[in-house]
Amino acid sequence: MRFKDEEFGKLKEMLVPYKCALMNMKTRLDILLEDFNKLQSHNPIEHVKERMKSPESMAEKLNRLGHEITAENARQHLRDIAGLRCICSFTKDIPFVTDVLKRQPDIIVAQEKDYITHPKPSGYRSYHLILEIPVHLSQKTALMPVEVQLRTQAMDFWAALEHKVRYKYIDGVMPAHLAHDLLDCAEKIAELDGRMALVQDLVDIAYTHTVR
Ligand code: 0O2
Repeated sequence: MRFKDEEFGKLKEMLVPYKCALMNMKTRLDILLEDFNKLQSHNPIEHVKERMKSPESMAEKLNRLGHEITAENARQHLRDIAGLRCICSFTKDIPFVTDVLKRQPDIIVAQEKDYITHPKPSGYRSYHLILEIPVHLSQKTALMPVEVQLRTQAMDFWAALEHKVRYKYIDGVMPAHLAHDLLDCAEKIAELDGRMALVQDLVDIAYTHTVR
């Protein structure tokens, strides 16, 4: 599954504002990370990873959605061409960072999906946002979509392993025992995230009393 040569040329040109939007959003998250370092004893952002969706992955998704593999269809139907992962320390940091991002006045929230309250059947947990951000080009200002996935380090660890396992199997269908094991790991990880947050809360309380 791939873009034909002519469409690939159009796609390369079309991707420029997406790359700029990704740089812009990454900078905003890096600024927040720096600012939290200064303001708070606990930084809710661990680190930020960025990626542009590969043409192969775009072609596969367009095909899966039943669209012809063209640059125009990628623009119209794919909202995750530019993507960021914001890795947070604790689950409660995720709504906090989400709110700070959503309050930026030139950002438009186009979509929100809460796979933490409602995990996917695979066990996948993350908070997904499609944010539209202005990109000031030489001739025009374009409002570009960027997908931001927010998750804890534990959720990220699980998602990376599950992704690696899934891609080893044709059409991503893994044997039932592996899917079951991964689902079990996802539930244990969610429990662990909860317990770690409790420890952090206790440390915060002890620290507050010591300082006072
Ligand atoms: P990549 O490499 O990140 O681009 P879709 O599932 O794509 O048909 P939708 O609505 O576009 O549907 O997106 P959704 O389900 O909200 O989020 C899709 C992205 O979330 C995926 O991107 C993954 O990054 C991540 N994701 C969703 N479900 C799972 C899962 O069960 N396991 C793992 N490991 N990741 C998941 P892409 O396009 O698959 O890949």
